[in-house]
Amino acid sequence: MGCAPVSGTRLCLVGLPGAGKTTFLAAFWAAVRDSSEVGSYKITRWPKDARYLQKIADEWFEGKVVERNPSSSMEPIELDVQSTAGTAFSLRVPDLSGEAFRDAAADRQIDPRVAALVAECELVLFFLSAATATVPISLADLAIDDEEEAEPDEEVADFDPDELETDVLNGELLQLLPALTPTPEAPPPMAVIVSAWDTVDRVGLTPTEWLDKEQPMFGQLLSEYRRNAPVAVIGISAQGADYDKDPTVARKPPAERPLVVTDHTRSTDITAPLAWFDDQLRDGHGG
Ligand SMILES: Nc1nc2c(ncn2[C@@H]2O[C@H](COP(=O)(O)OP(=O)(O)O)[C@@H](O)[C@H]2O)c(=O)[nH]1
Ligand SMILES: [Mg+2]
Repeated sequence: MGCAPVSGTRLCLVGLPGAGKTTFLAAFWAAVRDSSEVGSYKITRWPKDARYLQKIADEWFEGKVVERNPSSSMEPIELDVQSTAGTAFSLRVPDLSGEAFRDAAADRQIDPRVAALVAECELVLFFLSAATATVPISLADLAIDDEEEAEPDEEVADFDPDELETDVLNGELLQLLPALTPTPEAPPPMAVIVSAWDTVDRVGLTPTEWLDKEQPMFGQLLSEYRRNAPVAVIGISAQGADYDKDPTVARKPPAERPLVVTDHTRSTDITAPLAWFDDQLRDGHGG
């Protein structure tokens, strides 16, 4: 677009397959291309190839589930974003690699290309989905309620990463991250995005409360991470709803569609995690 590349604070999206990364990016892109500004942010450098972003934003706009990108695509999406307050971010989305993160979590072996991207990042957006969150059966049994009886024959085989519970996998992934950075003792600030928040909003818990209750191991490990770096937990429905339950959501303008819930606020501003990072940078953390 003719803009000089801005070297902003590097921000990386991580999360298992199905964690909601692509949908978030689609909603963000749809909002920003619609009005050139979303929240108080604007794009200062377009990615080299915006076709993929345009495609997922089109799908999102029409109220369709965004298409999975093949795990073979390692090319990270990079775009620069600047806030009206002046902070520049360089978003890097290794949006390939839910699978790479899952393999990393299951085997503690991380693809070197993914490791390199994570190593460079100064801020982390860690995605996990409220819609598909699971805990080990033994823990689930303790908190059983009438509607959700555990099926005894749903007992899982231990070594298939597809079958491991998200609480365990996300816990492993969270524990791996600091070691990939140059300063494991001071890892990057992290915003945990609980995606598909529409599926649990009704329950009435804050995102932090939800995490502690529904993903207890992860919640515990997150409090350990928090000792060394600033952490926020944000519930985001990038779709605004489950399309099957509420297809009318696609009639809303892009900037009004998402649901974004922090422990204290509710809005439709999908840039809330960036605003939080802005605050951290101003407070002198993470860079
Ligand atoms: N109900 C609901 N489902 C969502 C939302 N965001 C994503 N999903 C669903 O979660 C699944 C995985 O999302 P995706 O963005 O592809 O995850 P990724 O693998 O991390 O990129 C898809 O079936 C989406 O439709 C949301 O805001 N609400
Ligand atoms: Mg994806």
